[in-house]
Formats: sequence, structure tokens, C-alpha cells
Amino acid sequence: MSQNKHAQKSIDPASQTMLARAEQEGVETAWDRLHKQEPQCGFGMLGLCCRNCNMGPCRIDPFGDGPERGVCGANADTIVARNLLRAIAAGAAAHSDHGRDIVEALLHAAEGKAPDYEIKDKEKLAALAQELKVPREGRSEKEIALDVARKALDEFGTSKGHLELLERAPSQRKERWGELGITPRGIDREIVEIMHRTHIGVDTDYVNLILQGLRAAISDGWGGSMWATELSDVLFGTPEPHRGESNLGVLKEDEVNIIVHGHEPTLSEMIVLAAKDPQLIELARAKGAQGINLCGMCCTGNELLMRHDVPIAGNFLQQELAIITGAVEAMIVDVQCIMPALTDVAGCYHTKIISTSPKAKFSGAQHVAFDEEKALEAALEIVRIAVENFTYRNKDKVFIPSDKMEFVAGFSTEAIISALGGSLDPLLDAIKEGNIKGIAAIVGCNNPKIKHDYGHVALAEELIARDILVVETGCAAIASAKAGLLLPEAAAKAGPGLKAVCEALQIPPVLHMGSCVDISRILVVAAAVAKALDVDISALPLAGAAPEWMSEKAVSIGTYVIGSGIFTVLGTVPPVLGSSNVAALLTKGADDVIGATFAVEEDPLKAAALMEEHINAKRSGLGLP
Ligand code: SF4
Ligand code: MSK
Repeated sequence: MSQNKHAQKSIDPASQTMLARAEQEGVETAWDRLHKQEPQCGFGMLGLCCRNCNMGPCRIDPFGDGPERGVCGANADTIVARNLLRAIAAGAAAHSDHGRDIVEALLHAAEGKAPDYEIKDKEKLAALAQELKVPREGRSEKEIALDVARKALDEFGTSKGHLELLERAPSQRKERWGELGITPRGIDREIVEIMHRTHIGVDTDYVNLILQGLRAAISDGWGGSMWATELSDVLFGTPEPHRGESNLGVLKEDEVNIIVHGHEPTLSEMIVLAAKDPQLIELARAKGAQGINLCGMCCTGNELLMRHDVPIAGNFLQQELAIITGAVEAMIVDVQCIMPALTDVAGCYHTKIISTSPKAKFSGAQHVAFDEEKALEAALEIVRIAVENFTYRNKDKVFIPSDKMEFVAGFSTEAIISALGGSLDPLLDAIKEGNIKGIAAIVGCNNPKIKHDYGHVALAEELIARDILVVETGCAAIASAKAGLLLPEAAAKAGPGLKAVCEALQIPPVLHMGSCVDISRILVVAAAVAKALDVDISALPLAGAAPEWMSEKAVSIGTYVIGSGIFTVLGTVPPVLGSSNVAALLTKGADDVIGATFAVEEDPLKAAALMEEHINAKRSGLGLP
């Protein structure tokens, strides 16, 4: 099988093998569909088309030969800024609605309406209760959990004018948000206000629009996403470092393979329990399988591998490839990053796509409603469907690549502090002494416009070689897992300073901190370091990157990361170049406003150089060598 041409599409050997297999079997993948879309619409790529009202759609000529304004008179600045804001709103909504689901799961568990969920991290619940000023004296755990959940739910539509968890930010950052008038007033409110302000005939001032984009994004990072992380830890346990396995080679030829794909741990945690059910394991054996092999994919996979011994089959661009192995009995999906093409690909094999959320149904999929009140019952039914489907596996079609890689994951904020011996001081000392120059966060998706995993892995390798500690979430972290960068042994690839620190602490040079919503963990660490040094986050030697981003969630993430004061490099170009004013504001002017900017750099090696340059400048600003 010729894999060479597929080496242009992915650096991952398992994916190359499966792309060759897809071609042989005549199955279309995202890469083929991207090719069919080319050349993609130039107006869309520049952000210059508007269809916000039915006088349009309108488009602005980027060369000045055609229309300079839409029918209503909106110019390029307004249209580009409005389009960007609507992407932020969608991304913030996705994260925050995920957060709300987790809050409601805790609420219902505390009310006794979701009996299959229990509070796994009692210490974290107590710490949150203290932070939220929920009385604990003489009260039961359920009463405390109920108050915490109610306070969290209130954050979505609160009337008090600011979000509770913003208090975690250093005072300098909060003051800057206040001066700019972008302190989020309520998670839902900021998203709604974007939709209002981008309606025809409302806000046309691109600066004013971008400020609202920042406010909504901050309500995601320090609100919706942060609540998702905090209360997932309370319900399912705060992650601790442990070993696991990644890549398509984790699928097993002689077992029932079930992949959980999507984002919310409320479903996948129940599937973990159901897959261990002795009766279902017995049923699998009766069907001729040796057992049930549960694997994760994308961020549901990240949620599972952070807390359980569940392997991860791959990241975003591997969802179709997993089905092409012919060895997957069921792919169970909930929300976000699930390709609509999955049911077409599954139609070529015996794989069942099982949707579970009322928010996300897929034509051609089997729907099993996942209901918190009967969570385990639904999970058992789903796993049973998968097990029974083993009968229909065509052994002649099974083709599982052998590639898999061990990793160490589970670096929650608490786990990092514990690995450091109980406080952040050893990390601060290593940064002050220069053994670690700074910290870089690599986050985000895959995008077939970028060689799969190359952006993530090349950037991470280059940064650790420059003595920059890397923290990761989402599909970026899965790329590093597959490349072996999440192992303590990967310290051999680090520069001498970082290598020595990793060896002393027995940690990898790239730390997996969780799923997309867990970028909030990175904010918490950044805020704690800033407070320890009594500076704003923007003064710290930190940088962010999203080398292969594609989703609207990533737009919200990038915006709240710069909104929090962290310089961020994007590896794919956002659709803002149609307005030189908006592009200049985001890449230059924002530094004066918010203390951080975006840069766009497709070459990960050049991106690493930019990030190091930024980190070194911040070190100088702090008087560090
Ligand atoms: Fe055209 Fe203005 Fe309507 Fe947009 S809002 S479609 S620019 S008329
Ligand atoms: S799953 S948002 S492709 S990181 Fe969170 Fe991966 Fe990006 Fe989805």
C-alpha cells in the first residue's frame, strides 16, 4: 500500500496507513472533501461576506474594484468584526452549554434526581464551597453540593454584574477588564449581546465590537469552561497522573471495540461503568469476542484518559479513520466535533453511530436518549447494542494499524502542584533561575489544511528543546501523546534546563491538562503564578498557540487567552484579513489595550521562535536573566 502520498497529509503513521486503506476501499475522508472544496471562497477566507440580513448576502471587494459596502452600508471593518464576533459567540456558547450540562448534573445529583452520579472529589467540593461562601458547618455533602450547583447555575444569567470565578484572576487583570468595560456580567448575557450587536443596524464600530467579543470570550474561559472543569472534577474526580495508551493501535481485533466521541463526561463516565458490567462482558464472550474494549476520541477521550485507564484512539481527524478499521462496533457520540460524514463512513462497515444528546442528532445514526435520571440504564443499553453488533463484524474487512504509544496524562492544577511537592514554588524557582524559560500552552484541533499533527508535534518539540515547558489540552495533547511527548522519557528531547527539572520531578516536558474546557486549568495556573509574583498575567513569560485550530470554540479560546493577557500564535489564518483595521487591532493594537496580541504563523518552527522571543521579552520585563 502506497503511504508516501499520505505522508503529505499526516505525520502519524497510523493515520497514513488508514488513509491508504480508505483509498483502497473507496471511502471518502475529510482530506478528500477539502480537495473537492478547493479553491475555497476567497471572500469567506477574508471574512468579507455578510448574510446577516435578507438584503444580502453582500460581499466586499478586497481589491477595491467592486463594492466597498453592503446594501445597508456596512464596510469591511464592520463585516469582518461582526463575523468574528459571531464565531466567538458560537464557540463560547458551545463551551458554556457544556458547562451548564455539568452544573445541572451536579444539581440533579444533589437533588437525588440523578442517582447514578456521586461526588467523587469531596475536597474540591469543600474548596469550591469556601470560595463561593457556601456555609458548610453542620450541613450534609448533598446540601453543600446543591448550593454550589445553584450558585454555578446562577452565573449563566446572574444579575449581580460579574462572574464569581473572575476573582481568581490577579487584581491587575481584573482592573484592566474593569477599565475597558469588558468584565463579563453573565455567561449567557454576553453571548446574547453579541447576537444583538451583530444584527443589522446595531453596532458598526469594529473596536467596540471586538471589545464585546473579548467580554464574551472571557465569560467562556473564566465562566462556562471553568465551571465545566471544576464541577467535572467534583463529580468524576480530579485527575492525577497515570499511564495510558494512544492511537488506533489501541483497537483490538478480538474484542468488541466501542469508541466514545464528543465532549461531555456525563455520558462517557456512565459508559465506563457499563463496559465493565459482568453480564455484558459475558454477552460479548457469547458473541465470540474476548471482552469489551472501550476507547475514547477527541475531548471525550481526553476526559476519560485524564481520570481512567481508558485508551484514546485518536484526535479529530482520526474519527473517520477509526471506523475504516472495520473493527469498531459502535461510535457513541454526544456533542461537538462529530463529523456529519461519520454515518456515511459507517455505512460502508458494520459500525453503528449512536447519538445520545437531544441537541445533536445525525441522520443515519441510531439515537438512544441519554437521560441523567436513568444514566446508567441508558449506558447499559448503548453498550449492549455495541456488543450485539459484534456478530455483524466482517473479519475480512478488519484492518487495525499496529501503531500505539504510551503516555502519562492527568495533570490537573492540583496534580501539578502535588508533583512540585505541594506548592508552585519549585516551578517559580526554575523559571526565575532560567532552567525553564517560560511556559507555552498548545491547544486546539486538527485541520486538514495543515499536515495532521505536524503543527502540534513540531511546535512542542521545538519549544521543549528551547527549555520552554509545554502544557496542552484537546486534540493537541492527543497529538503529543501519539508522538511520545507525554512520557517522562521525552525529557531527552528537552533543552538541558527543562530536562533536569523533568528528570528531578519525574514529569514529562509536555503536560496533558485535559480537554478543550480544561484550558481553564491553564488560566488557573497562570493566575496563581501571577498572584505569587504580584504582577498581571500579561507580565509572565507565557505564550499560547493553536497550530491546527478549526472550530469556533477555538476562536473563543484564542480570544479569551489573549483577553487574559497571553500572547497567542495561530497556525491557520482566521478570516479577518479582509479588514486591515481589524487585523491590525488583533495583531498589534490589542497589546496596548489588553496586554496581548495574536500572531499568525503557519510554520511551527517559526512559531516557536516567535513564542520564545515573547517569553524572553517578558523575562526581561520581570528582571529575570
Ligand atoms: Fe448586506 Fe448589511 Fe444585510 Fe450584511 S447586514 S447582508 S452587509 S445588507
Ligand atoms: S475536540 S474543538 S477538534 S481540540 Fe475538543 Fe479537538 Fe478542537 Fe474539537
